[in-house]
Amino acid sequence: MQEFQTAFLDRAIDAHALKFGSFTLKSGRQSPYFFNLGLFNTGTLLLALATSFAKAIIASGIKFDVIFGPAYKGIPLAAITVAKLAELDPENYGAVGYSFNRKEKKDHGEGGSIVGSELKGKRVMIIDDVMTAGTAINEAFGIIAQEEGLVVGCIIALDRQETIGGSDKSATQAVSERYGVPVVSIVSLENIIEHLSEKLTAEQLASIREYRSKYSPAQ
Ligand code: OMP
Repeated sequence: MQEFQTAFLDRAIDAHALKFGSFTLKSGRQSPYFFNLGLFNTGTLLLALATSFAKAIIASGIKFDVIFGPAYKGIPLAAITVAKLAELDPENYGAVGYSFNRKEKKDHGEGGSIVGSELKGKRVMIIDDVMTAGTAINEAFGIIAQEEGLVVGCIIALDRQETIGGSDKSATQAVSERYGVPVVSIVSLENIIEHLSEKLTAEQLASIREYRSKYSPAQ
């Protein structure tokens, strides 16, 4: 694992953003862990989060013109990450734009549903918090296609590595194949198990392993 991954997981535990217990997911699944990126809610935590996102993007080598954060949770992620990229590598990322969608269309002032950089004809990187079944990210692909932008990749904080609808692929693999673009994450469930196994109780670890064997693609 890379330093930006272990640093991210340590921060997530400190901020109680990564929790263990019993949680009902959007998909209806009952999960022994939950990641709430909204708890990266101080300036210090946001700086650390931006650094992890920016380093994961730089490591991916994907080239893009605009980073797009779907409303609502993707909005601050796009803003902090584009700023951190410009700080870490101004030559390659200083001119990258950022934008996000409004949930409701505005019919006065500048109008439209996109705020920030225009997407038309641009290479777009989508940024979001967590991918489980890929529902949230699919919506973002639709919005960008409508604006005539070209998605070249997705970056998420956590890849839960779960399969959907009886498929033998994880949602991130399925999204990547469907749209022909890489889906990169700061960390995955596998990284959580690897880095935190010593900090978890035997019971927590057993329920996570059981969950993984039920919902993750065969290793
Ligand atoms: P999908 O749209 O199914 O990929 O689920 C992703 C969304 O689920 C995220 O954008 C969150 O709103 C929520 N979620 C988390 O935030 N953290 C988790 O650990 C799990 C979920 C989830 O409900 O699956």
